[in-house]
Amino acid sequence: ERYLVTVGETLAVLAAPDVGPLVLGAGLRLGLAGAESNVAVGVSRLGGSATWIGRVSEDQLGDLILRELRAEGVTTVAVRDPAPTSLQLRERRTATHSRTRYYRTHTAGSRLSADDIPEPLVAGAAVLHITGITPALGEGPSQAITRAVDIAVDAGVPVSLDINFRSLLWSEEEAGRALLPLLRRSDLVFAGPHEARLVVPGADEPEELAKGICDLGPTGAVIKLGAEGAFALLDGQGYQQPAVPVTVHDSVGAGDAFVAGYLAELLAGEPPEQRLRTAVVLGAFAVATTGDWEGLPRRSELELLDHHDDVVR
Ligand code: KDG
Repeated sequence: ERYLVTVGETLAVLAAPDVGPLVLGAGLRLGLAGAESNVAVGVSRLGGSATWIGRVSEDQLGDLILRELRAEGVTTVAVRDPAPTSLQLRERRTATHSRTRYYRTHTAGSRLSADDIPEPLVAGAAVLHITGITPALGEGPSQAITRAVDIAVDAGVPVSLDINFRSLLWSEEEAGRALLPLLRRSDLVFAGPHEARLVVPGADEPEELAKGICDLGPTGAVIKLGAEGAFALLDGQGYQQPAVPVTVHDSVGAGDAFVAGYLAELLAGEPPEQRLRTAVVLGAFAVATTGDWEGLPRRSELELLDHHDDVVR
């Protein structure tokens, strides 16, 4: 069976449902996040096979992470660790401005190491998907990603990299330096324009950014443009993909949803146009619903956003 394998950290999220500063007694909704597991869930919901590798705490939140991922049909390969689960606090400071904070040092996920990567599982995959978040978590996670890429490259497994720059974890300079060697060994790279400039300084337009990335080694570069859709350069050919217009509800997770849509169609053997189309549809579902991955569609729902009536009946 053709499967996607991904490596990363899944966190517990404490999200304020109400707008305004945190106050005593305010509600916080418990959720789960993590760019790589978001992608795995998105692929699985579309009928693809996805395996997630990570370190998971022995605490109750670690149990919850495994239970949810498995309920979503994701195969989990988890080393259990006595350190606690990482947290992400999400505060809706105003209706339009959210603030987030990580509590993710000395936690289970951040103790991932190269020895946690099972060679046959990565070598047997149809694609390895990694993000620029994991190498930012520390020496161990960074080595785990390098190990996964070493195995994939040796086995001829294509590597997909989403740059996913997180300014709360490291500086732009550190990220550029650390991600460049990974990018050179990747086949397919996803990035927003700002993220692409970390590795292709001086370029500006999506076309130039994609070309700059492909000049570094990858055969594919997909520039995610949010409400503008995406521009992709795949095997030398350019593709413009408009977005699906939706009302923005919660934009976090849109990039991961986009990647999940693209990779699910890649696994299914679909051509670039179909991959990009499903990518923007998943991105639209992510922004039009609450949470990173909870609102992602099943395959039977992909056409839902084409309906112009609010209620399908
Ligand atoms: O892409 C959404 C992620 O930012 C979120 O799920 C949490 O993985 C996460 C991170 O490290 O920011």
